[in-house]
Amino acid sequence: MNAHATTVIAAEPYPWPYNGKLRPDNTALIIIDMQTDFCGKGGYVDAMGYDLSLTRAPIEPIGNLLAALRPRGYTIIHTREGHRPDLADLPANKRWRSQRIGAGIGDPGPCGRILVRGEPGWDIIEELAPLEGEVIIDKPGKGSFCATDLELILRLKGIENLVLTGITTDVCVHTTMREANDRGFECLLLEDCCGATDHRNHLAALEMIKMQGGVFGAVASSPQFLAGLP
Ligand code: C5J
Repeated sequence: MNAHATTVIAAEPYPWPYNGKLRPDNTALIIIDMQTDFCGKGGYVDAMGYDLSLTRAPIEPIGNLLAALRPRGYTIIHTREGHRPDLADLPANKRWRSQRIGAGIGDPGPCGRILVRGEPGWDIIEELAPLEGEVIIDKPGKGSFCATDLELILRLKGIENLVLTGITTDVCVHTTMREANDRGFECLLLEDCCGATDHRNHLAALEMIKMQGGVFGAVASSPQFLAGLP
């Protein structure tokens, strides 16, 4: 590839990335929290009573994205939200709030202890299982940078651009995008590859990215992204 060639994706509110430098060696796909606890029967989101079709909607588009990006050599990163079995990394207020709505983090459920590392519900769903060599980030919080080695890994790999997917749009995906943006990463969120427990929040989260000229980056669909790939 010509090192000086520019490539951009048709995105809103600007063609992404801002500098036209989109290459497999400087761009990572990050797939956030596609775990049974967030989109599977008997998991955390199901226990809270939300409509699972909303958090399952991105499964197929993310699968298509993986099929296109893996052979092209893009860095693939998966995250999992979860806590140590002894719950030493679970803030008391996070536990209390989850118990209030009948889905206590750390409590037993149909998929094992809710959001606890090593339990069946905490694992990434089979359809999007990581391949050998792909990075997996275990995070105790909503953002993928808080209390993890994600930033170190991205810097060592020379990653400048992040393509964000996963669930939920308004919580873990948005928090991660904001954290990444503040660290100077150029971010693109793929709208059909994300989902929220309330569709209005999904739509609002997309709007928040696009305001102020793209305050956190840009938004595109996965077909737009795939059509623009070098
Ligand atoms: C939430 C997440 N919603 N992965 N986690 O608690 O967005």
